[in-house]
Amino acid sequence: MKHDGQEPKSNFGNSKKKIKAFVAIGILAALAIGVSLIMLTSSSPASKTPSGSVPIDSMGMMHLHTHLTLVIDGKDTTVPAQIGIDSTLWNDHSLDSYGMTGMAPLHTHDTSGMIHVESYKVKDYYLGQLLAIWGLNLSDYKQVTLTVNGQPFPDYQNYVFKDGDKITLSFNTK
Ligand SMILES: [Cu+2]
Repeated sequence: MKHDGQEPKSNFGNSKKKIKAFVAIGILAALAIGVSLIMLTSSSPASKTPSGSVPIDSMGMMHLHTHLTLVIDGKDTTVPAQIGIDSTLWNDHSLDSYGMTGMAPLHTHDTSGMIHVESYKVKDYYLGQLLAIWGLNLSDYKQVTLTVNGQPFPDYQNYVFKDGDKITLSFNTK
């Protein structure tokens, strides 16, 4: 027991060095935690997404673009502007709560064929949902086909929009 009591004394000469060492270690640890926090924060948008490949914009919204080419009766046909924005091209409202005020989460701005997916929630969006919003019912038409990046896609309604995809929807009215 006496021996234990003497130990602090014998170490006393080193204690300032020890304190300095502890302070140095503490600063290093704080830096390490800080750096890892910054890395975690900057990588968090990607880690929120299920697949890791869904783009998130600066407002925290899922935001991706797919290009649609529309071919009717063998002719390239203009995709309307303002799908999901103009009331005549905004027929189905079941997804509205996922989009910004004044537009469905699936919409077009111009006639370039660019489909915008802009959603508060990360989820799959289908071509069938865009057609419902648009008010384009293809069940009356013949030979409805879809290609995705040049490859045939058998079930056009169930195509899930992906950033950068180029899709071509073709059908015949007679
Ligand atoms: Cu957009």
